[in-house]
Formats: sequence, structure tokens, C-alpha cells
Amino acid sequence: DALRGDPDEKNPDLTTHGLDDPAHVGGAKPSLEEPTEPRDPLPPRPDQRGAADVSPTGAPCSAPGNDARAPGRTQQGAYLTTAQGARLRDTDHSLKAGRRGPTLLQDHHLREKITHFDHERIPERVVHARGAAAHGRFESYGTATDATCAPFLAEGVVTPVFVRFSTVLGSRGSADTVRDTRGFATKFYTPVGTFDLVANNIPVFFIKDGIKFPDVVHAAKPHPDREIPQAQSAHDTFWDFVTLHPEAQHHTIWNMSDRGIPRSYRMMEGFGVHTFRLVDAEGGTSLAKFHWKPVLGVHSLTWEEAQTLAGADPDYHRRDLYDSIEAGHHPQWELGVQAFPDTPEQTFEGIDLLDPTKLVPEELAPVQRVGRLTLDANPRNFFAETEQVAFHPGHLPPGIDVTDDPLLQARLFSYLDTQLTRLGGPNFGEIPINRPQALVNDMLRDGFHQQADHAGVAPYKPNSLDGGCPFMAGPGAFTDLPVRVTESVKERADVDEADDPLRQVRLFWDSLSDVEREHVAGAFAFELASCREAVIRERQVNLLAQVSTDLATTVATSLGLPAPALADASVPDRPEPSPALSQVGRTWPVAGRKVALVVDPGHPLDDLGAWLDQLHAAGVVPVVVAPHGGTVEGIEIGRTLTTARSVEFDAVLFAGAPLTLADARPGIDVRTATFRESDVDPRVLVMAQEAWRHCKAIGAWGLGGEAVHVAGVPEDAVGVVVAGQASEVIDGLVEHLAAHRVWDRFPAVPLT
Ligand code: HDE
Repeated sequence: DALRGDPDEKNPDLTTHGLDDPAHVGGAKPSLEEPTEPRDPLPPRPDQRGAADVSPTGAPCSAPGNDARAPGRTQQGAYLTTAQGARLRDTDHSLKAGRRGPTLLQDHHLREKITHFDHERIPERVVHARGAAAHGRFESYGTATDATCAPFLAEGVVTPVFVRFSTVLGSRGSADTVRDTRGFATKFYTPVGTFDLVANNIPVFFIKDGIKFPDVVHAAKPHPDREIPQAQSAHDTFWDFVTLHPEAQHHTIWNMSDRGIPRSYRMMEGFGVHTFRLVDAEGGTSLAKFHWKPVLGVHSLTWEEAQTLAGADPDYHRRDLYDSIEAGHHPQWELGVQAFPDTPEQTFEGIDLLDPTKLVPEELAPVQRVGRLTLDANPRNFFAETEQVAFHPGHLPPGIDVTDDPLLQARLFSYLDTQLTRLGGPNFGEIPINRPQALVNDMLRDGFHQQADHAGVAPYKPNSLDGGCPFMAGPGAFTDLPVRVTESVKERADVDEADDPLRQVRLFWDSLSDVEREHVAGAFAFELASCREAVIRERQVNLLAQVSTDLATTVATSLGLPAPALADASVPDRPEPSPALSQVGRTWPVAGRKVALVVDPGHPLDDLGAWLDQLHAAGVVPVVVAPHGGTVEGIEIGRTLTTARSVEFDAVLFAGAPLTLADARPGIDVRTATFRESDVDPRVLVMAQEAWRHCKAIGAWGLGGEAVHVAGVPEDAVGVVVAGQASEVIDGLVEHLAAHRVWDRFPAVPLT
């Protein structure tokens, strides 16, 4: 029955109607005609989960309208209707006085359609506007139960989650690979209330006090006069602020490091930044910092890759997240906790735990793993879920509480406040993606966009008319800890005026490898060169001189400034380096890494299936790249040379690579010829040269070896695997991939 309204009922005739889109269900080719009979809409893709499906328990919520499983009001039945459900005969022509006459005001369908369209956009987030999200689950190891009674951290508990990643500065349509901090916000739908861990991929923040947040954001956003630049810090106002405000230098050097340009959301750490307070079952407390540790390791792009990708694929990170979930390579992180004694001073090894511009090195306080996050489903509707999700650092379960960190305190106000404008009123918690999976029984009433039809007459306490409901909870309730507030006077003052804001900037710099330092120096030089005011450039170089003479001199030289006077020796305080801050020197699983396999259908490719099998078996995602689209040996070509750039891939393989130009050389015998650069398709040469410059693993066999050779890639260099047997090449390539890049190939540019 095509007219039924039950979206769960499957149409047994679906496959006979030409709607069997292979992208969704596999099988028959879709018809190109628009169907004239009512049909089921296409089902969601297998990798998609909607906001209404987040509860694995389907637990009912007490307030009507708070049932997260309630079917969506829209898209029921087969016919197009108005918003009131009246069926429509025509949506392509407005109602006019005659075919060529004026349009009539009485055309309700026209006005409803246009009016709704006019209001489709909501304000983008004032920061973190550009984002991508996924559903998943968090499985607790039970290793935190001594420290916290938070039920979702008990052993074996599985909690549904929704995670939104973001850049900070850019608008909703900006590029993904810009140099910026990344947001990493997680909503845990626990049965005793939602917990939002609203984190970043950088463990410190620009400011200590929330009252300065509008200042730093105004400085970092595009200039108010011309609204440039978009989504980046390379401009005067940003550097004006951070040079006049040295406590911002720690966050800034992290942004200038490779951490500012992640390879993928899947390969970023996350940090809660602030110190939180954990409460155990007996009411005992400890202080804690939260960390997300990516199972695939922390990896970054090079600056040239990031810039190229911003044009070649501005959706690079978003696509990477969705594609890997769709391919079954579910991104994973472990949640870690650094725990500290809850002392009256709230310091650890001399580090102020209430100062969000400071980190605690892992070597001093190890990160203990307490559970695993897996993202296994893509959203079904970007607006409904990714855009409308609303996080708040004050959404806490029993067992986790806030501290007096003044940055956190301001955030506790801001996140609720901002949604009133962004989501149009106080009832945004009733939007499906924001609905708790706990039973909700509040006394909040009415307001814009109220979804609930509340029963009862007494939304106040105490009452006798509603039988005294709702009641106060005893065990299991969120408890406001009786934390002692120090006796003090009211004042506006810095926490610690004697604090050296550059001490941990030195810690970070001293902890990096040479290659990473060279990248940091390059980033400072790039950004400062984009500042028009000489005084800003000089101020920053003078600050760098208090971090490292090498760094300051290299940046000054690049900018054409004299080397600043101060030197390392004048800097008394250099903490022990923290090796955990470097991204180089370890190996990681290669699961889900993208490898280009460049082929030329003009040459024998009988073994293509076997090569792909070997790559799949190694866990990587091969993408066949060929001069033209379609299939080769029955296998779909993923990209053509026109659409593929090496920067998209983690490694590149050349298998009998396109020597199409050589084929065009009259009389040439490709088996014996000596190839020249002009024989090889220039796009293939660019692929090989870029992959070489970006220190990626490169493999080649057969004529692929010739392509690599004429591209100028030294065949005996580390990370270049050229051999007769494809299997040998693939094995070698995958081994190099585990280190992310062939670090030894980065040119040793000594810092001056
Ligand atoms: Fe945010 N931040 N923030 N922030 N923040 C927002 O809330 C704010 C801070 C972070 O994917 C806004 O709903 C203040 C630190 C993430 O939806 C807003 C201060 C950290 C996201 C806001 C900070 C973050 C936001 C904008 C200083 C890392 C994106 C839209 C006192 C621990 C969440 C919104 C998402 C979003 C305010 C500092 C992380 C305006 C006032 C530190 C990941 O409320």
C-alpha cells in the first residue's frame, strides 16, 4: 500500500521499481526516469544513523514529546503535502492569473514554500562554525571506578555518543585544512544525565579568564573592515593580540606546530583543557584532566599539503571521517585521565591546575586509560544533527564536577546563552540530537518551539496538587560538592602575576624533533609575513627570543629583521622536555590509510585484483587512479588523473603507470625504451614529485619504476620501494606507512 504512513514498513516491491540504488542497497541499476507511482523513499545508507536512533535501550522519557524514538513528523506517506498535511497536485508552477499573468497572493503553497526557504538558515556558531560529526559508542574499562562514581565509567558499561569535530575560526563553508585549533566535543547519553566533554585538540588555551574570550575571538576572526582573511590566524589583529598578551603564546606555538594542521580528525588527540573534579562513591575527590588518545596515533599534514587541499578538497577532513566510517574503518580513541590529589592549593609539581594556559607533562602524571570510543555511524541529516547539536561543559553526570578555573566558569555561562540565539529559544534540549537518554522530569515550561505537551498543573515545588511530583532524589542524584571557598576579597586580578607565561612555550619547543621545529619556524615566518604592521612582526620575534635563539633568529632572517638581542642563556627557566609532546618517532596501525594505486589500462593489469586484495589485507584503503574513469579489469576506477592529487593520499603506488605520452611517441617500444620526462603524463610526474617532497612512501613496479625515475625520485632513497614484484613493493610501502611519513627524507634545514 503506497499510501501508508509507517516508514518502518518495507515495500516488498522496492527492487522491482528501479529505485534499488546500488549505492544504498546494491544490485539492479536505478532507472533514470522519475517514478510516476508512489514509492518508498530510499532507505538510509548502512553507515547512517539518525538522531532518533541514539538510544540503544529505547528508554521512555516521562515527559510526552521527550521520547527520542518518536517518529519524525515529516516525510510520512507517499504524497507531497503542505506543512499542514494537505496533498498537493503541483509544486512546479505558481498560481497565476492566466498563463502569463501576475502571481496571486492567495497561493498558499507558494508563500509557505518561499517563506520557509527564506528562514532555512540559523546563525552559525560564533566560533567552531565549521564541523563534522558522527555517532558511536563508549565502552568503559572500569579502571576509573576508584576515582569516580560516574556510572558510565563503571566496568563494561556501553554509552551511546555523538561527537562533533570542528575548526574554530572559519565560517560554516570554510576549508577543513586551515591552520587552526580543532574542536572535539563528545555527548555521552548516559542513563543518569548527559555528559558533554567539550574538548579541543590542543591542551591549553589562549587566555586564563573567560572575560577575555570576546577579545581573543575578535582578534582572531577576519578583520572587521574587509572580512579577510577567512579561517586563519595569519593576519595583523591576531598577532597584535597574542604579542600584547604573552599568556597566549603557549596556545599559539601549538597552532604553529604540526598540531595546527591535522591529517585527519581520526588522528588527533583531544584535551578537556581544564582541570575537573572527580568524586568517588564515598564522596572522596581528586582533580583530573581528560585526554582522548587516537588509536591511529597523532598525525599531521605538511603546510604545503594543507594549502593545496584547501583548494583541491576543502571538505578533506569531513570526507575522511564519513568515508572511513562508511568503509568500516571505525575511528577509535581511548579516554585517558591524568589524576592529581585534590589539595587546597590545587597545584601539581608547581603547575597551577586552575590555569588553562598550562599542561601537566605526561611524564609527570601518566594518562591512565579508562575506556574506548568508537565512531561507527554517520549522521542521517547534517542540519538536524551536526548543526543543531548543542554542547555544554556544565552537562555533567554524578561523579564529575567543575573546578574554579575562571575560563571554565565563564564557559558554564556561555554555552547555554549562545544556544538561545542560535537555536531560537530555551527548548533546544528537546531537539532529537540533544534529548537526553535519561528520564527527564523537569519543571521548565512553555517558550518558543516547545515540543512537550506537559501533563499536570503544578510545575512548582513544593506542591500538593500534582501529588508532590516530581520528587527529590537521594542516591544517584548529582551532588554539589561542599568544596571550601577560600576567604578572600572581591577583586578583578590576575591569579598569579609572577607566573612566567613563556615557561611552557620553552617546554613545548624543547620537546619537539628537529623536523617539527623546522615546521614551527616556517609557520611563524609564514604567518608573520602576512602581517602588514612591522611592529607586530618585531614584537613576536622578540617574544620568540625568550623561547629559543634558534627559533627567533630563523624567523627574523626569513622576515628580513635583525636577530633579536635576547638569547637562550638569558632564559633561566627551561623545564625538562616532554617526549610525549612530539609526534615523531613511533609507529602506528595503518588501518584506514589511503593509498593511491596509479595504473594505466593501456598496459597489462591482470593482477590488479590481487594487488588490491593485498592492500585490503594490510588494512589500508586503496584507490585506483587511472587516466580516465570507468572500470579496468572489472574494477571501478576511483579517481582519474584529472581529479586525484597526491595530497589526498598517505602513500602512492605506481603500477605500470600512465606512460600514455610515451605510447604516443612513434615507434617507441615501451619494453626497451629509455624514457624521458616528456614521455610521461605530467600529472603522474606531479604525483610522484609531490609525494616525494611531502616525504610519503612511494612504491613502483613495472613501468611505474620508469615514471618514478623520470620524475626525479631517487629509487634508492629511504621510503622509495621499487622492485619487480608488486607484493614485495606493497609490503615495503605498508611498513613505511606505519611511521606516517618518511621522516628522514625531510631536508635537514639547520635552524640558523
Ligand atoms: Fe568554546 N564555545 N568557549 N571552548 N567551544 C563554543 O558554544 C566559549 C573553550 C569548544 O561542536 C560556543 O555552542 C567561551 C575552550 C568546542 O558545537 C560558545 C570560552 C575549549 C566548541 C563557546 C571558550 C572550547 C565550542 C559556540 C572561554 C576547549 C564547539 C557555539 C571562556 C576545552 C562545540 C556553542 C560544538 C563552542 C564559548 C573556550 C571548546 C560561544 C566563552 C577552552 C569544541 O558558547
